Amino acid sequence: MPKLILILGDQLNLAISSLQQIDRDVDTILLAEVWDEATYVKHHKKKIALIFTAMRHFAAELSQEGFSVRYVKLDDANNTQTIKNEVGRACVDLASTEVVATEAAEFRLLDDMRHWQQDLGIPVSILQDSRFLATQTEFSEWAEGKKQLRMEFFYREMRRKYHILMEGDQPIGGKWNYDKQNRQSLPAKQVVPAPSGFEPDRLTLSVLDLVEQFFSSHFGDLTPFRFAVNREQALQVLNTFITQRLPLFGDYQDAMAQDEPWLFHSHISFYLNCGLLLPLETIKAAEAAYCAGQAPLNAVEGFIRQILGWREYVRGLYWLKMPEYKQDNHLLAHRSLPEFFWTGKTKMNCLSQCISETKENAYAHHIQRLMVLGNFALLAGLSPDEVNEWYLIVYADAYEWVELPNVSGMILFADGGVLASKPYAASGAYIHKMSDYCQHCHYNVKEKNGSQACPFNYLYWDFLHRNIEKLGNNPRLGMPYRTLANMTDEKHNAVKRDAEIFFRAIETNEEV
Ligand code: FAD
Ligand code: DLZ
Ligand code: SF4
Repeated sequence: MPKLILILGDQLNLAISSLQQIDRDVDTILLAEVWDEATYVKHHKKKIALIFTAMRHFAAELSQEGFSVRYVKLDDANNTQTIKNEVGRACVDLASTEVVATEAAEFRLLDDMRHWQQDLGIPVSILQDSRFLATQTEFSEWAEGKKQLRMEFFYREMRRKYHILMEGDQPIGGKWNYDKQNRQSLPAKQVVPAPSGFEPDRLTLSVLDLVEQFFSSHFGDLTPFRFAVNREQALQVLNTFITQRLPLFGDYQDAMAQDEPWLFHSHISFYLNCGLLLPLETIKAAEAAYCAGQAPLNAVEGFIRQILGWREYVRGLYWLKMPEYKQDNHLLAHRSLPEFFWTGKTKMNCLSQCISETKENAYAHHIQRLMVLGNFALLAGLSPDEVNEWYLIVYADAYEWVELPNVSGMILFADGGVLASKPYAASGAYIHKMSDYCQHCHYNVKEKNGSQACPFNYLYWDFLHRNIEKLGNNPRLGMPYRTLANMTDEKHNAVKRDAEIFFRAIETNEEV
């Protein structure tokens, strides 16, 4: 009885659960490039190119391994342009009697998949996603009955479960978390290693042509395109990170620097999220570097926490809270995204840098996403729907399961504190401390009010004032709210006036 094994564009790994069910002699694997997936938001051109070329390379590898593969290209004449209809068409053509798929990572598509059996009139088995380290059941059991779902405690459970950086039942070094050591800014003389990059091969060049032809109206620069496109190259990115960047990952994890988009980060989220790398192998590689004395504990623990902790935690939270999570807007933020989010044309140098780099690379590191772009979105009261859509569009590692909790939970506090115990709001002083952006800015970070003042400074106080009813009792905001309470009327009025002028300017698309 021939089965059809579906592999989606973010499931590109030989260990994927659907592939474990294959009978090589009779079954066929389906991979399909479809308009529906490429345009449910107008993804960055580099993201579409990455997924399509990684799909084509993976299909070629499967064929070499002796599997029977049906690959549908975007411009194939009979392509129906949806995953469901491509599954249906393949089943008819191949006389398949059953479909086997690994669950889609996004709610939207998994919800659709659950109707395929009925819609297509063929049995459809949906298997658990083997690319993650905590199952949804494990996460819900951990969350059950807890008032607060703090990542730190989930992370400790995961360390115990996988016995990572442990001595018996205690963390190596005696502490679970070395975050306090991981907050240095980048010294001017610090040399940053060049990021890994690969020349596009023939397959990739044909995809770049296709993306140029069909998606030219999408955001972002398509070239230069230097992403890894297969497992071998993705492993090279990981190994180069472990030897060249990991030792300083911790020290400069929160640093930002002018014209330095990559710093000491790993740049592996693209590959983890489409299956070219698996989380446990990246964690084990970092742990091995620590055991061999090649990287310090603060760096290794910090890196592992991102993957074993944050990545698994946000995915667990996503499935626990969807679909309602997407509607959350606790702070009732409704302002539209300013035009400069698409162009980078703003006199605020930190935003201009982060947006221009995003446009060029489909990448920004965590602190840029959180403390510059996210902080601005929070302080300016931008609408969660629009901010979520922007983040889902612009990054090559963006999938809703990871993007939504980071945006609605971590930056916008739209979930009312499920993910974070307080909003990550900060004035220009934070950006000044962690970067050299302010040295190159039209505005003055030391000025608090007036036309030359850094907008983050007055927007910060205006944000706290606007949201006093919702946030005023938050114990972690006690200090700033006490400062606010002691402000003179004159200062209050200056903050209000500057914020109003600023908001009017962005609403009328004046350059700010
Ligand atoms: P590193 O800094 O080297 O970290 C290592 C790995 O840890 C990453 O590759 C990633 O897999 C994981 N990780 C780190 N932080 C997080 C986090 N907060 N949540 C989940 N995983 C994490 N990450 C995505 O993969 N896709 C997204 O769409 C995405 N959107 C984000 C939106 C906002 C507003 C914020 C604040 C963060 C977002 N992140 C997202 C998390 C993080 O910024 C990226 O994972 C990271 O910048 C990727 O670069 P890197 O591989 O060099 O990461
Ligand atoms: C992101 C993406 C894109 C751009 N295109 C495709 C595609 O054409 N075919 C496909 O199977 N998958 C694609 N993907 C990945 C899916 O969007 C992803 O599987 C879902 O968002 C679930 O995570
Ligand atoms: Fe950003 Fe303000 Fe610094 Fe300019 S002065 S770079 S707007 S923080």
